[in-house]
Amino acid sequence: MNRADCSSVYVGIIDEGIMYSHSDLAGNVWTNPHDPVDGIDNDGNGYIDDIRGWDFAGNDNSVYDGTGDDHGTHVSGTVAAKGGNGIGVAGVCWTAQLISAKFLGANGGTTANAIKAVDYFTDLKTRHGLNVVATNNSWGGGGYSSGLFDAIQRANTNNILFIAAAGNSGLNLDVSPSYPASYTNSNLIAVAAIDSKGNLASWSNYGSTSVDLGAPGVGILSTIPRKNNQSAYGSYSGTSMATPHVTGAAALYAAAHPGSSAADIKKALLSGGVQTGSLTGKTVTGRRLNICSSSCP
Ligand SMILES: [Ca+2]
Ligand SMILES: [Ca+2]
Ligand SMILES: [Ca+2]
Repeated sequence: MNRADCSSVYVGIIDEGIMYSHSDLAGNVWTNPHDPVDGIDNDGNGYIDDIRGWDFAGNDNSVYDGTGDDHGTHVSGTVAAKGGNGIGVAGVCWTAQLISAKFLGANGGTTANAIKAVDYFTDLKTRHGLNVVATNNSWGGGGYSSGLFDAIQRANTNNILFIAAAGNSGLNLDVSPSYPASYTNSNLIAVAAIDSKGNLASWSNYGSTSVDLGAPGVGILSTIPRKNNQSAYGSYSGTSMATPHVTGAAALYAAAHPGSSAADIKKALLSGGVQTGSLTGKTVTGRRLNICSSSCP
């Protein structure tokens, strides 16, 4: 069990929105001190009243728009559902601060908005010094975009990891690239899904040169919204669920090792994993995530 204080670490959730009022997330969702809700873009970042992040899909400041934001809420809980509060679940990093960049709406998302979302976090870090360590990217689709590659590179320049789901098509990404997981930026970590026995999920994408490591992604219980703003929990499967375990681990490592660069964190997560038979030859490391190798007391 790890009780490292993650409260100084910020994580970007590039996904659907987040149910920030969920009883197991409230308190771990960032409030923007630089742009109070007054109809004015006080911080001059181009987004009016982005009090908890921004909805790039709807082009508004409501990052939670109902039960359709279940995927983003589920991913968020795996990163940072509150630990030690006696209810529900605990995320990997119990007090990390979540910031929503909602770019997936009812009709999916666009690469143009994904680029804006990545840059939103880079801007928060460069202009306000916010300790944004990583973005969680449990999504895929669209072909190669030099614009998105460049945005991830800008994040890299500012020591923000881009942690991406390998995808759920059972494909070898070395042969059949899938983006964003297949971008070659050095700050990107691509994540495959394993089950509770360490087996690679049958539907998980893989790749000995393009998928970095495995993490739990089968039957993952986490936070979801229910109608009328009720807090609930649900069990989901996918590389989308594996990815936030790695993002939470990045946050935990950053909390335990202040001042670490993105490269330091990536190296620790990849080299600290446990050799796992199902991932040998299927991932760069042949390892599954092992948080305790680097961050447990
Ligand atoms: Ca603003
Ligand atoms: Ca304002
Ligand atoms: Ca909205």
